[in-house]
Formats: sequence, C-alpha cells, structure tokens
Amino acid sequence: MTQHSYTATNHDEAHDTQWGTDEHRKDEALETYRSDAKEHDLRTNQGVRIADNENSLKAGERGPTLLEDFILREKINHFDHERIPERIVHARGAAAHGYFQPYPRAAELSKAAVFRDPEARTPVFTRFSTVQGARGSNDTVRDIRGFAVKFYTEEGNWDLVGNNTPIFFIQDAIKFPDFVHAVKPEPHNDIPQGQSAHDTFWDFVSLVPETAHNVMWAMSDRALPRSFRSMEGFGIHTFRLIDRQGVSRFVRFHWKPLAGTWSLCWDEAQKLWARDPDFHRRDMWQQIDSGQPFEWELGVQVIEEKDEHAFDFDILDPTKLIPEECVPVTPIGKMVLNRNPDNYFAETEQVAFNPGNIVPGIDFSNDPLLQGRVFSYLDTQMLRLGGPNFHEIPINQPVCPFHNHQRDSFHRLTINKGQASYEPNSIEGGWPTTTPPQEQQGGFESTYERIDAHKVRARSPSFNDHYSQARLFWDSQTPVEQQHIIEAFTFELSKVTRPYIRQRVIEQILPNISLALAEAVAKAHGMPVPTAPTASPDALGQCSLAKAPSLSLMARPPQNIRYRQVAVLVADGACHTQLTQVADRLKQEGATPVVIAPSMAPVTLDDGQQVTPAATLDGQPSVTMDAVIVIEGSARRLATLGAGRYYLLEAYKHLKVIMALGEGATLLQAANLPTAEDGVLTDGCTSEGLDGFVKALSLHRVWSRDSKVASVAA
Ligand code: HDD
Repeated sequence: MTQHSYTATNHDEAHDTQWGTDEHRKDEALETYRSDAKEHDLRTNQGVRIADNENSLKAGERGPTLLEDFILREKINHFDHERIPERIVHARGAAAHGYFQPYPRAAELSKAAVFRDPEARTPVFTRFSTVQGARGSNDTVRDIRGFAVKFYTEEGNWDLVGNNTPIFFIQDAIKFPDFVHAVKPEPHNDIPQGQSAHDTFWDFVSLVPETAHNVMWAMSDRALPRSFRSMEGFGIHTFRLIDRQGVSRFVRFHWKPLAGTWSLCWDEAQKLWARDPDFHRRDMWQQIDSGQPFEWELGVQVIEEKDEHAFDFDILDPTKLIPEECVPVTPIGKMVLNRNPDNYFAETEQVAFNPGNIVPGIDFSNDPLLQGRVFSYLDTQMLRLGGPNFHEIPINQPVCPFHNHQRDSFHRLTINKGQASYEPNSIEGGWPTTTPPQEQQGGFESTYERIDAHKVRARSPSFNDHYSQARLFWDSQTPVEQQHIIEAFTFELSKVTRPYIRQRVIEQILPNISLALAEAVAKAHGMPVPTAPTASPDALGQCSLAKAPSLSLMARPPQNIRYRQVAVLVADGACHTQLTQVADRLKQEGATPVVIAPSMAPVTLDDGQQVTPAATLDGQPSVTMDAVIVIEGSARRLATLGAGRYYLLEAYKHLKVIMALGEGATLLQAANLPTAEDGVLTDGCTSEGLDGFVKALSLHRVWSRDSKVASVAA
C-alpha cells in the first residue's frame, strides 16, 4: 500500500501555497489519497507481507482452522464490514468530476468566490440519482432524478442539491418521512422496487393534494430522461444571492443542458430495465471516458426583495415554479463534467451532499421544506458515514484550509496539534480566529431579516393553491405529451390494488387538473367520468398564464444529433463504401455510429474486406440506441433473423428514425412495417438522403407516429 499523509496540517500548507482558481485543485488534493497497487507486495493492513493468499491456517491439511490465523481474520473481518447503509432516498446514483466557470454577470449578483472571476474554474463533483429504488435498482425507472452538485469553492463547499423537476411533492419538511414511507417499497413485502406504481404512493397522493403538481411531472416524459446529459436540473427552493454591497435578492437556480432535453418512451424505459439496468450510468461513464463531456449552463431567475409578493403564488412554496415566461432565466455560468471517479465507493458512495452547505454570498430563504432539509442531511450522514468526521473523507473535504475546535469521535484523521481546543484561548495565541463579514473573503453572515411573528404550527394561506400549476403544466404540453401523461396515470393506477384509492385519484385529484385527463383515465379504468372539479376555489388556485411553453419538452427539440447513438446494422455482403459514408457523416454531426451485426464474428463486406462489429443485435438492442440505419446489402440476411426483424419493429414502436438503405426495405417488409412514411427513410445513401436522416433525428423522435404504435406487436 502507498503511504497516505492524513493530517490536515499537511494539506493546509499545500493549499495555502496553491491558493488560486484552478479546476484541478480537488483532483490534486484527491491524489494524496489515491492508491495504486502496481508493483507492490500483497500485505495485511498492518503492513505484513503475505506469503499465501489461498489457504487458511489449519491444524493439519484436513483439520480445523486456527483462531491464530490473523491474516484470515483480518481479511474476513474487513470484508464482513464492507457495506454501509445506503441513502434512505436517492440510493442509486452515478457521479462525475468537472468544473464550474462563471459568466461575468454572476459577480454582479453574488459576492461568492465561485462567481467572482470569469477566468476561474471551480472544481465540482456532481451526482445524479433516482429517488425511490435501492442502490442496485434500475436506472430507467419512472422517477424523479436527483441532481446534486458540490462546488469546492475557495471559500468552502457549496452544495446545490436539486432534482430534475423545478418543484417538490410537499410543502413542509415535516411531511418528508410520510412521503418517503409512502413512495418507497411497501413495508410488508418490500415491493415494488424503483417504482411509484403501488398502493401506498397513490394513497398518499390522493390524500395530499399539494403533491399534484410534482405528480404531473413524474407522470410525464420528464421522469424518463434519455441521458443525464439531457436533463434540466433545478435548485427548486427560492434561495438568496447577496452581492458585494450586501443587497440580497431571491433566486431560483436552473441547470440548462447544452445538449438539449430529450427523453425515453415508457415502453423503452421498461425494456431497458432488463436489457441494460445501468443505462444512464454507462452512458455517462462511456461518453466522459471517450472525451465527450456533459455540460450545463447554470441560470437564475432573479426576484428583487420588493417583488417577493408580486406573484399569484408564494415564492416560498416549493410546489410552485416561477414560469420562465414571467421571470426569464439569466445564465450565470457553465458546468462541465469531464472526469470519471477512480473508485465508486470512495467517491460516489461516500460523497455527502447537504443543502445546508452554503458560502458567503448565498443564503437560504424561509421555504419550510428547505429549512427542514438544512437539518436532515447532516444528520443522515452521521449514520450513513459513521460519525461526525465524514467531512474528512477525501471527496467531502473542502479545497480551502479549515480549522476549528471540533475534535475526536470515530475515524478522526486530522492530528490536531496544540493544547487549546476552545475559544477564546490565550495558550495558542487565540487561534483559530473568526473573520468579520466583508465584501470578499469574509466570514459568513446570515441575511439581516426582521422577523416579528407569533410562534405557530401552521401553514401560510398563500400555500393553499394546490392545482393551478398542475393545470398549467398539463395545458402547456403538446397533445403527444398529454397522451403520455394519460398513459402513465393509467398504468400506475392499474397497479393499485385497492379500487377506492384509484377512485379517489380519478374523482378527487385529476378533475382539478383537467377534466380531459380525468375522463381519459376514468374510461381506461372503467370508472364513472368526473364532470367537475372537486377542490375548493382556494385549492384550485389561479394562474395568470394560460400556457408556459418552457414546460414542454417536445416544444423545443434539440435541433441537432450530437451525442446520439445510432445503430448501423450490417451483415455479410454490406456495402463498404456506404458504411464508411454513413459513419463519417454521423461522426461529423457529433453522433456515434455503433456497428451492430448478428454475431461478434467479423462481417465480410461487399469488397471482401472485413469489419469487426462493436456489438450484436441482442447485446445492443434498439432500446439502447437513438436511431437505426440498415446498410445496403445487409437486409436479406437480417430479415431471416427474428432478432433482425425485431430490431426494426421495436425501433419503430419507440418512434425512432429508421433509414433502410439499398434493398433495406425488404427488412422493413419482413417486419411488417411501412416502407415510406415520416421517419422511415429509404431514399438511398445520398448526401440529401443523409440530410433527411439528420433532420428527422434532430427532432429526437418521430412524434407523428405516436398514435400508430399501440398496434405494433413489439
Ligand atoms: Fe433530499 C438526499 C434532493 C427534500 C432528506 N435529496 C437527496 C439527494 C438529492 C435530494 C438529489 C441525493 C444527494 C446525493 O446524491 O447524495 N431532497 C432533494 C430535493 C428536495 C429534497 C430536490 C426538495 C426540494 N430531502 C428533502 C427533504 C428532506 C430530505 C424535505 C428531509 C426533511 N434527502 C434527504 C436525506 C438524503 C437526501 C434523507 C438521503 C441521503 C442523503 O440525504 O445524503 O437526508
């Protein structure tokens, strides 16, 4: 094993001299802890070289094992304790390193070091997660995704712990344990995994109308991201930014993916559970590994304090978004994720996020959900990471020095020198000392706010509106997206075994969002069609906007095909020139061609040359790809194979663009698919033909096909 230098003193000295704005700061700090066993002897944790790692120490070759075998005991003992409790929510996740670079505008809004210098890059570690499932659950379940960013700033760690929806299910942290108990697998049988389609979730939802808005997002394609790179992220709560003059403004944080927003289809997502449970984490890992970073812009909606009450909802209510049509999102920086972790456990599992980790220039609002969160995360890490010293775990350490009088407890790594672990002291010259707040590099100061109130256990009447934005969300979706929401409600409720719960959702929740939605779901469940909203005028609320186009994914397709994975199907006899032409064009557009064949054996092309496939039809099924191109000369062979026909059938069902070149139409015919319609291209491998493919794929899916696919048997 390599020797680590654990003392904070050592790190501090190093950091004090490297003080600056370097995106590699965290990477360099982590280097101290990296261990590479190459060319090292196998030893015990006490440093003793091991001579035999195959046999335990026994009394005779066939005799009992001896207690004295300290090598065996140490190895088994460590192994027995390898697991730590998984996160109570967001247990399944994947993370990457990168940096954040502010735009000039950011420094006008906040004095935080992370926003100060447009030339400076702050290291970040970002973890994406699902909420409901266990650590080993599937990536593509219908669920909200966590979007947690740790900024290792010069002035301490700032964690922006958000989701891929701009709102949450509940308004007050006191309901969080109830909500989580309801959505998690049911307590008597631990079913279902990674899904909200069960009685307790819908029981809770039907009894707690404030969940309606986030439920709408969860039932939409937003809950089925195609890739982490294609998700928006949101800080959700209203926070504050404090500028250099001490002026505080309310803000909502947004992460806008530079790749655009695109999602999976529900049927595709479900099939991916079996075909590639690691779909999202693999996608991120492979793309970062191949030099294709994941990128977002950080944006803020800014609300001056005087405008706090200018909206038809309360900005402290985390079940409400601020429509971008009312307050535009100002971009203030860019995040680039460009490095995979070295070790999943040491980094992704042990990273401890906490929305309570803020730095000077950023502050909380009085959002009652946020206030509870500020307590909960620190508390949960104590259990999950084994005590109050988890901030010393390498991935959690700030990149700036940190000294205080906190001492001892489990797994303390820092060797604090000196006698005085209290303040004030004269023995150690009074160190460490406090820093008064100032424009830059000052001590943290909470926003000066007058609070003159009765102590009450109550919710503000301004939180009574539960439906206006659920309606806005529904009204802002395209017809195809609305149909997907109807199908999602229909599916989820079909898994609810108690009819009275289904009935409560259909009769008492949905009509307050949309009568059309309620009618469609009621009919699909053979239940009476609701004819009027049931909620009180207060709960129904009012929204000044009729529609907010920013809420629809389909309304703003990416318009390019960057990062798309395109299946290029080949079999013996495939046209070599065409294969090269297609692959070159896709790469030119920033997409990845994946050559797929019936087996991994080299494919003999029409000119006698051979190509080694990257994958097989089974190994890289169409659900893992964004579009399909059949290379001329391959179709007849593929048409004889069930897997070949199924490939196109499934791609067609999932609204993917299919290009069948040369005699490729024979494969379409063999699969009983149309040979000429929107998104099914048989134009030949001309430059215009490929233009047509690129154009069709840049809309992500062939939405016009949506109404036909229910009859496709795949
Ligand atoms: Fe939370 C984890 C996001 C409300 C209590 N939460 C967790 C993670 C994300 C969120 C992304 C995973 C972080 C990681 O990758 O390690 N949580 C949210 C958002 C919320 C929210 C966006 C509402 C706006 N959470 C919330 C409340 C509470 C918690 C109201 C408790 C009162 N959340 C936790 C937790 C977790 C957690 C139990 C589990 C593991 C962890 O903290 O580190 O403390």
